[in-house]
Amino acid sequence: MKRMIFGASFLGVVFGAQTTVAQSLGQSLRPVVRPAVVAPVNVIDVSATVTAIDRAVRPKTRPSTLAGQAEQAMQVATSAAGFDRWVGEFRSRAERQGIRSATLDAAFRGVSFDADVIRRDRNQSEFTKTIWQYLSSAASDTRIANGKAALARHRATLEAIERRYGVEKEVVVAVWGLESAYGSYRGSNDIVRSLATLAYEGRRGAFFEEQLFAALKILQSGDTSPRNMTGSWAGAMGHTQFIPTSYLAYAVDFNGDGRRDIWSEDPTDALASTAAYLKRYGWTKGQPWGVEVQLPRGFDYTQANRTIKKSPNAWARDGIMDMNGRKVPNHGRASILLPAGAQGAAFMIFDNFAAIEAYNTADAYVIGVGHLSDRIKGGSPIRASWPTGDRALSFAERQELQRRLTQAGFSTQGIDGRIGPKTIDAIRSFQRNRGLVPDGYASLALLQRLR
Ligand SMILES: [Ca+2]
Repeated sequence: MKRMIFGASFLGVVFGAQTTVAQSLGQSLRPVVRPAVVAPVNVIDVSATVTAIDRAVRPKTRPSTLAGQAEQAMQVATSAAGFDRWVGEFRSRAERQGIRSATLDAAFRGVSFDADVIRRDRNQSEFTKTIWQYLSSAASDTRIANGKAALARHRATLEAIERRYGVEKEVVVAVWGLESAYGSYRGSNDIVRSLATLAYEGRRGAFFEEQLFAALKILQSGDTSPRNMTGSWAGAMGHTQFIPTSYLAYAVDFNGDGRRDIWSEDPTDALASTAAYLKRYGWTKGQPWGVEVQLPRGFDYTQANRTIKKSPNAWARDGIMDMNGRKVPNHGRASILLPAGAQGAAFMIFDNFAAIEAYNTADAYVIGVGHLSDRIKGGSPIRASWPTGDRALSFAERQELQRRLTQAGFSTQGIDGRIGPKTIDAIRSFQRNRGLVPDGYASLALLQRLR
């Protein structure tokens, strides 16, 4: 499984309309959970869904019009009618997958269609954040202070988890901080009800039905009870917001009570599960996720490419140093990442970056977790300035950018609104052709130049 922040582009991350209040409260920034998808570098999928907590980071999907809203309201109303019949059909499919009827009876007792879930799914407004806006919330003073306090409160447990899985406690705490604001916003939706509603509604029915099967397997195993299985409206559960399939694959019983309980107030199992997950995706203890670096004058920006990996020594020979002007220690091969192009911060990223990507593929999320963990550890703020006069491109603008690049002879090989490697390559080609810095950054200025 991979998780992605929805709707983020190379430029930014899309959040839901309800995010603002939550972020001001220092709450979860939780992006979105997704089925396994190989996401291209710098891309955040726009079509997916499953946000942790409503006000967590939210995807965007479609523009809403009054006519569209009326149509949606009607669809929601009529949807309720067929839900019970769908549950009946689903139960047959579930039984064929080995779910016992007693499990199904308990899981679906009193469960009705939840129109609110569909409304939330459809009203993913387009509110796009740039990476610096995202990071200012992800690593706000409040979230850093709360992270230090959470670490102090659970130090013995986190140290035991670190010893067992080899994942630094600050990193586990940072994931916890972004996923649920350290357990404060785990979601109170009935997971069976939410997933059944989304599976029935069908926009991403196959994904949600798979999650519902997984949820039923969890219930059948006795780890929790149906009404105790709560989470986000889109199916992410517990302190670190596991979707059911991830739970089945990675959750652990760390406190030894015989149940993998990620829903309880006690975060032990959830934190250990997150460490187990990161370990499974290749976390190397002692290796940074990334290090902020400075680039030399005349840097060849085509070198800032995830597919180009060199040792820190080799990068140093190219003139790339840490922010104190020293060589970056040899933590293994690394790439150079410019999440906001040549005008923003630059990072030398190591393989641990990819381990966090397994949680959520958005660059902004990975840098958010990594940087928050550094700050909880007492590290410095990011020093470089960001192109704060810039703003994130909307989905329509990203499509327009792709269309115009393609028309100008720099094919993006598709117009999907996602700024993936092919689009980045097309941007670089266009930039080189026009004598611009080839940083591959999908900026508003670039779009305006293409117009
Ligand atoms: Ca347990």
